[in-house]
Amino acid sequence: MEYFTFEFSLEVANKVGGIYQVIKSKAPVSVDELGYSNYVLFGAKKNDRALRTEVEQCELQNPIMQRTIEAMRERGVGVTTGKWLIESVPQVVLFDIPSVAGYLDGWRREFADKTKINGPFEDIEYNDTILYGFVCAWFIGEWLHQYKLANEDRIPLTICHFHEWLASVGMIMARIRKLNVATIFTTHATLLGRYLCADPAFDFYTNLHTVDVDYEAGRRQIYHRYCIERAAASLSHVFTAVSQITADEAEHLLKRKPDVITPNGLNVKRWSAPHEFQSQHQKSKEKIEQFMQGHFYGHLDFDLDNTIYMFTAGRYEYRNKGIDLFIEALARLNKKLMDEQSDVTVAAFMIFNGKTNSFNVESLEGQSQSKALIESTRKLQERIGQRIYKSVTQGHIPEASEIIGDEDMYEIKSKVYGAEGRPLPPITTHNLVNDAKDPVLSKLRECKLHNNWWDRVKVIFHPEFLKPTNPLLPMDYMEFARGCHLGVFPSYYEPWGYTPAECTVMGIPSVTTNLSGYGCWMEEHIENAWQYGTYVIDRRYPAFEKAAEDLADNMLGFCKQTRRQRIIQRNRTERLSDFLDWKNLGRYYTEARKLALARVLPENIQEEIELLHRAKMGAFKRTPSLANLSIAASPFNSRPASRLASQDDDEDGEKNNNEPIEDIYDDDGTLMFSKDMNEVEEKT
Ligand code: G6P
Ligand code: 1S3
Repeated sequence: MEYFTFEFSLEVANKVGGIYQVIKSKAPVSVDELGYSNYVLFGAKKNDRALRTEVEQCELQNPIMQRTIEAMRERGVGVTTGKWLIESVPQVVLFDIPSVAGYLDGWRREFADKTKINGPFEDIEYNDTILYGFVCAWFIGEWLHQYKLANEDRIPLTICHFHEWLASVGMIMARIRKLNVATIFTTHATLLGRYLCADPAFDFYTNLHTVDVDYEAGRRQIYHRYCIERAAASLSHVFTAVSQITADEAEHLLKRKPDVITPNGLNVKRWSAPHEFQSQHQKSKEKIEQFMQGHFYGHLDFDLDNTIYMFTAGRYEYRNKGIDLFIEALARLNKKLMDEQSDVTVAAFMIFNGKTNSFNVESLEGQSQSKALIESTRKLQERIGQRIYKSVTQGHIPEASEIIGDEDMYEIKSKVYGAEGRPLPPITTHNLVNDAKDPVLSKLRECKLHNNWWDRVKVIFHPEFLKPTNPLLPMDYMEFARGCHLGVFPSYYEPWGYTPAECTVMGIPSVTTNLSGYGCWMEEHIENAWQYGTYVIDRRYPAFEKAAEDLADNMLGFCKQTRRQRIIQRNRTERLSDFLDWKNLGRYYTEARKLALARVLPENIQEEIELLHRAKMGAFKRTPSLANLSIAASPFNSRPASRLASQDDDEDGEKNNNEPIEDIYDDDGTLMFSKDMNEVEEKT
């Protein structure tokens, strides 16, 4: 027996936010499990240029699916089919939304009649949601029709999986039209949760249980959108959330408890040499150091070899992503390091996509002066080398003045004088459209983080995503993160949080919070997570001030580690990669699909489905599970990971009874011995 899985999201072949990462990184395990021709991703076509870079156009492998597309094209729907150019090259169908714009009035009316949800005409996002949703429902209906035509009226077993409210109208319409498919709706964040958390006047986590959802959504003028999200959650056969924290939120805000938690994984890449990631860290760090030499040109009175690179990044949501807390904690860390007369310097980067005009002149100038200096020193070296060579070949020991001539000294002096009087290194690399009101700049100024010579914490706000063509910091995001020492993501609202997870698989320690899905997941499954490079800050109960102090203390503790300890911690951090791999976490999606089929199928077929799934779940067993990921000094505690993980334990006859970590610390708290250490010392 075979079944078909269709996944719907506006982030298919279209990079917007975290869902793109979910779908893209999950594709290899999905294709592997569901079969290439039976698995298709549905999105919206963005523009021709984006399309060319993301998709190779071709027909779908399944002839009935292709026939379905042709039937829609015959009725004027613009549809692109092809292969998404990512690992496993999954099949994609992208609808051209403007091609169905003529249907807008009719579809809006039909949606309002059937659901009583009616958004304002001027809400473009709402209109696009309706158009995309109706065209998806059209496809589903046409697919069932074409399949029946070709298969003597048999109905194909089909699962339609929708991500986020923006893609969910297709599901609502499929249910209203009683289309014979099993539906899943996954929430990656709730609309209302995101809005309420961003409001400093609203104490979200205290009031979650008593929120007057209709009133709050209405007050924020998102009632129509909220209603779509709530309808999608209620109508889906299976409702899933990316974390327990989002499941709790959904229960109160969307009034349905998710059936399955589907945590986000990553497509983990392994280096051929096990400790290669350590040398990659060093290489990337050297590039960051080059940037520092330019940015702090004339003010480089600190030791780059004794500098700790920290960073935060993500969607530019000042409060939700905890940027406010990060800056506050940096100010406190600055004071603590100064009080202790520490010789460590912290360089803290903030990478967000803000509204900018251009790079600022000081940043560009610093980089070009630094490059000019490198070039002059190279020439000086050459000249001096030639003089020494000549002198030695003539059997003559040269005087210093014969090696360094007057013209060389002039050049050296000109560089020194040229660097004098440079203004303080800028706290931002770009000119922001609204410099005076930008929340990051305002907070940096309020906290007096100005990159003065006495500051032990230097700050660099880079309000644009990184790319290798960037003239200041020519690196992509992952390469940059790899070169840093610590990622800091103290989010207040974070359904999952890919940024710390991405750090982990690169072996870079990170800070997250117990208000992020990822932070809670790690805390639940890993004892002493900090030893494995995940610091979870408590933001649920403590006031902002207390959380800032805790974060500052954690960062201070991190700064006190020796290089050797950092290397050991990176090794341990990287060992968690398999745990975050979709090859391990994909099982929760399988569970959701199984449940969806069970809810729509008659009992006699269910047994067959059960057998099919058992075979499919078997695929995940090949990869390290929570129970046996670590052989020695396992980081995993004895709590079952979930219903699924505990089932695994039963089947294997194994228990999650890992030994405590056998580490030995000296009186100063320095790690002297760990089971990992021999390995560490031998290989780094
Ligand atoms: C990696 C490299 C080492 C380097 C170290 C720097 O482990 O393999 O050669 O010394 O990184 O570590 P740090 O934490 O100081 O950046
Ligand atoms: C959401 O993206 P965000 O950064 O707006 O979805 C992501 C993928 O599930 C999730 O990791 C993140 O926490 C959510 O907030």
